[in-house]
Amino acid sequence: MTDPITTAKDGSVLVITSNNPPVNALGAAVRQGLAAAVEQGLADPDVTAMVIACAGRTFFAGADISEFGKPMQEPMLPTLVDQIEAADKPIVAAIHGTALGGGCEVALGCHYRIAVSSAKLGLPEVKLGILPGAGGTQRLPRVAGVEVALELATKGASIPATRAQAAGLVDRLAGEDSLLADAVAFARDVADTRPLPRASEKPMTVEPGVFDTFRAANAKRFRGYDAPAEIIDVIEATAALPYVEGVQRERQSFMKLIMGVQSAAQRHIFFAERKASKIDDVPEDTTLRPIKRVGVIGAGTMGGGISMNFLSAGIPVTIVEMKQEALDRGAGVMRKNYEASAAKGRLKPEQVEQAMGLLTPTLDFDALGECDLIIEAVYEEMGVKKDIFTRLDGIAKPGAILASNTSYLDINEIASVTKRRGDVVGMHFFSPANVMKLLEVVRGDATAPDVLATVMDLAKKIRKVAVVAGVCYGFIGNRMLIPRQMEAMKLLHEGATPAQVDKVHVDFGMPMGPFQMADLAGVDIGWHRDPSRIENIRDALAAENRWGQKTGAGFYDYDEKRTPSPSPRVTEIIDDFRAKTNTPQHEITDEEVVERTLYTMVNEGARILEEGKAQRASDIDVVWIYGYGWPPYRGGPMFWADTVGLKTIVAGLEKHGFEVSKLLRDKAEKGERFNK
Ligand code: 3H9
Repeated sequence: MTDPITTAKDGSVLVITSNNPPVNALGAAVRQGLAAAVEQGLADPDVTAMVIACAGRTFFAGADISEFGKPMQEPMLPTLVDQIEAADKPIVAAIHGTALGGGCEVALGCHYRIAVSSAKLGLPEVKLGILPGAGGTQRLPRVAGVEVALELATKGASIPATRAQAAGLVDRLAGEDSLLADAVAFARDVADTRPLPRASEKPMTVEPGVFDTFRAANAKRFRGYDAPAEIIDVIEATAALPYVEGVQRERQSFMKLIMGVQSAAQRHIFFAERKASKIDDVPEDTTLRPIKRVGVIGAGTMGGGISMNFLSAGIPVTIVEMKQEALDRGAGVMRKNYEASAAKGRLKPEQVEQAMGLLTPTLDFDALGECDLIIEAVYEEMGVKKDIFTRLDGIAKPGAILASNTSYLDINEIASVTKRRGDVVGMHFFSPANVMKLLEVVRGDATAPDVLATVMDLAKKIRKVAVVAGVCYGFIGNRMLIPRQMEAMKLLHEGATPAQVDKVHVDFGMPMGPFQMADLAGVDIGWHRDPSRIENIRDALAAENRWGQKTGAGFYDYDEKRTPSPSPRVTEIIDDFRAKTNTPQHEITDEEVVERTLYTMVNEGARILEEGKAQRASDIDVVWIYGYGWPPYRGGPMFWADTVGLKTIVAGLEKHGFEVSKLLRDKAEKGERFNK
């Protein structure tokens, strides 16, 4: 392996360059090289200042996450950053791309920081369930203030260089194409400055009440997570301490978090998300089909949301509806959504116009003939979908990708009506489609490899996390939802209340429980619409117009602000149903709720794997994290099952008489895990 660190003299300035693709992670070789290069600069009497820069697409994007959990090689990152800061010649960090985590900490150890304005800086460690462990909790609040430090370190978001400059984290902005030259000039300017500005020597200034205010303002967001609370505690506890003591406390907390299950889960998701984009039998260098214009059929909630993804990415969209009113309504909703984002400051007003300017609403189905990808987003009925695909087959240009947004139906059957089955694929977006990050890419038996590769690539462009699923009822996510919802309903029959079942799920970390979800989605979904036919509690609710939030009543009663409260009428309906069906009652414990609603999901996930409908267990985890709000700190259902222990899962399933998937049973017997 070639040495990732090189040095070169520009007059009296030593330029230290890291070249460790893809993201200049601070692995052992980089740390060793940097330490040696700084030594070299200090030892050389001709060197008066140094610049630390990175080649390739970015400044150091952090510690090398793949080294975590393995024995670490010297020098450790905190030691290296201290060494940089202690140097008695000025060191300038020259930042482009993303200076993240350990990368930002290296920059903070440097005496000066210069950045191109497109650069971003941040401390995303919290997203990996840890905290900045190379002095970040100590230097950032000293340099940029406690509030900025809390914001960056607990939320993991990065800030643009311009904002970083305003906060004092960046000293100078460089020309976009002249970073190195500007950094060297900066180094020359400050070569004689003494004393050198050292972040660790500054005091931390704390406004009274800042920590409690921050905790209270973010309580909901941080619920369930260990790392954000720990970060706030560390900064608060060390604010009045000297740096050396503060950094010791940082170290203790770092070690505690990194050994914990939450961090293991969140690191698992980091790599799982990236692995999900790879399809085992589709080479990475597959030639992609060009996608210059996208067609969307249906301007309802789904079609509109789907269109917005492409418009926001600068890809023109032709949207087709059957009636002018529906078309106008759809376009109106999209505009309103964009304007709402602009009002919140997330978009500039001109970006709203730019996006909407790329939209062509039309009643003319044939206009789809010029599209490279056409996504059907009409209602879930096989007959309707087949009609649409038959028509598409007649008008789409050769090589166009024909996608269905179906959430359950058989892509092979849909494809069978075309003479181009290889061009047909499922693109299952999640509602609201312009917000939710997941995209299930459903691979039909005949879907061509380049179609899959193109859709996976496009998913990245529209900032989705894509996971490949095979054809089966409900694919990965909705298929696993079925046993959960069924068991939740049975639990009601047998003695539980909606609030009890939902609470177990919310306490687990889900955004909502099965009944809250039913109320949000609509209790009437899939209902036969015959009020006299009451076969289950759901039918009974639907018959009384208790369709969920939209009618102000469902499994819960809702006030005008949509705040739920337990419903006496629902209790009566449930009691009535229990009596009529003579269902034996028993006391339902929270443990039983977990075993019957969550273990069953794991069981279904194992079947999906067994049948080859998901490529890997970690793909299933990604689906649940990004599509259904499974708490990232539990790593997804399959990772969570590993932490519970597969033997325990099997025993729990057997206790309630469930048929256990063969794969799950085999793994449990062999003492294996789903995720290595
Ligand atoms: C830390 O710094 C701890 C310290 O405070 C204390 C230590 C004591 N390490 O995302 P991409 C890989 S914790 C190892 O597709 P993009 C990634 O797996 C760290 N590998 O690119 C992928 O591999 P593959 C804090 C890493 O352009 C490839 O690089 N830092 C790391 O869409 C390309 O990645 C972070 O958490 C890493 N740190 O996005 C930043 N980073 O090709 C994490 C990436 O085999 N990284 N890889 O699948 C990111 O957020 C994004 O990668 C970044 C680029 C925005 C940089």
